[in-house]
Amino acid sequence: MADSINYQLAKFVASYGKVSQIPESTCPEVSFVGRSNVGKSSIMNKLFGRKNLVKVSSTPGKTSNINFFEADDVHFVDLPGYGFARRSKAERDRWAELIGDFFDSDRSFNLVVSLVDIRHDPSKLDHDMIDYLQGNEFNFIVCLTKADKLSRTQQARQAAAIKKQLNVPAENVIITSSQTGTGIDELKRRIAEACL
Ligand SMILES: Nc1nc2c(ncn2[C@@H]2O[C@H](COP(=O)(O)OP(=O)(O)OP(=O)(O)O)[C@@H](O)[C@H]2O)c(=O)[nH]1
Ligand SMILES: [Mg+2]
Repeated sequence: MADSINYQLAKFVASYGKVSQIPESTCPEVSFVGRSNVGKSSIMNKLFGRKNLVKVSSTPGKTSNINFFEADDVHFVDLPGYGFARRSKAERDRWAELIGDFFDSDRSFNLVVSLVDIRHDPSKLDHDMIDYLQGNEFNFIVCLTKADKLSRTQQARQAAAIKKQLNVPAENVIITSSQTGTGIDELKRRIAEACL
């Protein structure tokens, strides 16, 4: 680990269905949260420069465990998504317990990357998640995803509206696209800043 993280060394570590199964933190950790289908797995693959190290699926709600990846002595945590409409109450309860336990646990929360689709106003669950991170003083940034689906003008307009709605500092919001790579260098810079 020097002044930047070598993402080419990324590998899968393990998958956990319960927070109590996760070993203690042994290195800096970056976790990814957001609505189901928002692009968590895709942005991680983009960081790693890999097509499908983190499973991406066209069926939302696929990631139901907490999945750990590692690159250059930094852990990257893919958390299950929220807000998938066709989920049962039992599945929603399981999500809430898993995420609640995870952020309640005593870990190295160097950076939380909270993803929000740039095309839509943040949902109630996005607000709840970001209010929670803000209220509990987590070091977090918001990545607005799928920017390639909007024009530059629309991106700027949506970014301004979302920043205002979420009430987060402007410098904590990054416009990203896993398709074109927009914002990925900036995200890497923030990760390095938080972890090295
Ligand atoms: N155009 C575009 N599509 C994207 C982008 N990021 C993700 N997608 C697509 O959005 C869908 C969901 O992406 P995932 O990365 O699997 O989303 P996720 O947040 O991991 O979803 P869950 O694991 O179900 O919570 C896939 O079809 C991706 O190809 C992006 O930047 N641009
Ligand atoms: Mg996923």
